[in-house]
Amino acid sequence: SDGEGGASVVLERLTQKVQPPQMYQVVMLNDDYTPMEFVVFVIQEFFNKDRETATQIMLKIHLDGKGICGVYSRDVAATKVDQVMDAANKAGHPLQCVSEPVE
Ligand code: NFA
Repeated sequence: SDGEGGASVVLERLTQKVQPPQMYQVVMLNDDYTPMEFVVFVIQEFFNKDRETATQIMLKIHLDGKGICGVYSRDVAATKVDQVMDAANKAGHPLQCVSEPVE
């Protein structure tokens, strides 16, 4: 017996590599109104960064127009976007955040 998967798993191992899951980067966008301190807080809170790293990411977004806060599986990235958008909306800030597949 081949065990679980049978002949197909043998063929797969002989003929192809199993592809890793597609990863998604969570990109935050600059705007003219969201306070820098709020952005630093959000990056620390939802992307598990220390204050220094969060500040560097915030400044990159501020200067370049956008920046990557983290890279995750599709469902985790979607949850991060929801958490950021909820926090921004509740605080009355226009901060925007999207997820996009890594090339
Ligand atoms: N540009 C905003 C400001 O000057 C700060 C900001 C940084 C907003 C990163 C959004 C993202 N207050």
